Amino acid sequence: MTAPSTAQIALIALLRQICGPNHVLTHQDPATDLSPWEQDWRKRVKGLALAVVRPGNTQEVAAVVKACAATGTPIVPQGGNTGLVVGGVPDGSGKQIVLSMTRMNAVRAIDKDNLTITVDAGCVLQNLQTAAENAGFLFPLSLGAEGSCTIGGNLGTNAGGTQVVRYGNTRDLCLGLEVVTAQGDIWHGLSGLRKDNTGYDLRNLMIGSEGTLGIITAATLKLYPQPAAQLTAWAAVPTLQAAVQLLGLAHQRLGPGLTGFEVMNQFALGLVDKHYPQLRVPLWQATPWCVLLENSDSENEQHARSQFEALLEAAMEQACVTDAVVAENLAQARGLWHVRESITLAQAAEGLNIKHDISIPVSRIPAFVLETDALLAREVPGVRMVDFGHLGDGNLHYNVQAPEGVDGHAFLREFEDKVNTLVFDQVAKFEGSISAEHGVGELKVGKLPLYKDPTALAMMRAVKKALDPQNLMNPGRVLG
Ligand code: FAD
Ligand code: 2HG
Ligand code: ZN
Repeated sequence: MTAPSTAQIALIALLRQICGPNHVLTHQDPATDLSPWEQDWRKRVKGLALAVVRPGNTQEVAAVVKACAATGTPIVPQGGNTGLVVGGVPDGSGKQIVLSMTRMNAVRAIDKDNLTITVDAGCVLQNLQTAAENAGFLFPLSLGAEGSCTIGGNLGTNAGGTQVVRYGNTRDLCLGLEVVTAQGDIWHGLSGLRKDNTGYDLRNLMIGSEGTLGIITAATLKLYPQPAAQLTAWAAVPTLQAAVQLLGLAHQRLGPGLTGFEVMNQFALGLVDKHYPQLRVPLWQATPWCVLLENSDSENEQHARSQFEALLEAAMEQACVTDAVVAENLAQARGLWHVRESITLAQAAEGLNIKHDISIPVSRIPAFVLETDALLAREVPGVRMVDFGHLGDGNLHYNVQAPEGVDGHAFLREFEDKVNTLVFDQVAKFEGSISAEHGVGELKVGKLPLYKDPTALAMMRAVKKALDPQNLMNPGRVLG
């Protein structure tokens, strides 16, 4: 590690004046470990930060950005650091600062009549859900990392999660943003308006930009009424095609009550069973696929239950479900969701892996999986497929685990690019997207130009150049 230059030392002193001495951490501070901010969640990359800067309010963020702009210092915004595509950690140069947003975690306001909540960007998603619930509302964004991810990171990646089939992605839940631009100016866009046609949609430009266009410091988000009842079912299905058939039936019979539709293959559930033996994984041993369904009802639990029972009966008559359980109570429902949400951790416990967060039109997913599984088995014998995801949204986590007994590092070194090319070529053939909900980050930056429409890419580059001409906002991510 090289010692900081005189200019860098002066910058760090200025950042300490702005944020307070305790909120700028460097490798030169005795007994300070920066690895929680430098290491990505999947342990794919360990960067080296010039400093970790933890501003306490929007004015401090603006002042930090101005100081960095004046010295040409790149900034990597970071929330909970749960991103899966290496987007929120610094590179290895030692020249970038990590702008950690977690001190900015306040709920600023709730407007019950307007059905909106305004929060700081560093607010942890679970705390935001709880604040909404305490006010008698639902904030429906829900994902496995909700205990540590932040709403700023959710907006930065346009996260999806398990309720998209009913409520949409993070983008669909956001009405207004406050943003610090690459020049250090503050855009006061915290509007709670549901209609505003006054020009370009800057809010939606920022959402999903993964910190490459500016820093989101706060957001105004939609609230929904809490459902009167929420029921969860777990069904064994014989094929992915049967799961798609069940999805069609669920749409028909539950209408807007269908709030979750997740699919999981046997190997994925087997990993949960292996690494979390204390969890009870239902039905998995006797079926290649399981489906987790959620019915949120605006009337009452009895109504939701009879709807579910009728749906599952019809599905069994049509042979698209072979067995099913409906959770008897909230604890059982939570248990089923916990199994589903444990797949990512179980896969990590099994070893390094190659993730593909892809979307394909729902109708074509079964053919995609059949064909791509066969190609992979031919090209990389022994690979183990961890297939699961948000089938209701056409979003599959088509993840590839090294063959049994093969070291993950060695497998990635030899096969990662080959496997990615094979899978992404298939995604293109089936008219899908190579990133459904996790973003591009650094991991997919080399692949984007191969699969994204060239005109769209040129427009993205023009936007980046116009808003961040010095290329200081999370450089090397999304656009390389
Ligand atoms: P970080 O990881 O800190 O950052 C992610 C990106 O956003 C980076 O590019 C960063 O620079 C940028 N960013 C962060 N904060 C800001 C800000 N304030 N302004 C501008 N840019 C910012 N994703 C899904 O979509 N659906 C899932 O179901 C899902 N499940 C997950 C389950 C697990 C167990 C894990 C570990 C991750 C999961 N993720 C999922 C991935 C991840 O994208 C989300 O956890 C979340 O959106 C990231 O939020 P974060 O605060 O951790 O962001
Ligand atoms: C999920 O749906 C997340 O659980 C993580 O998006 C997916 O681990 C993955 O590949
Ligand atoms: Zn997901």
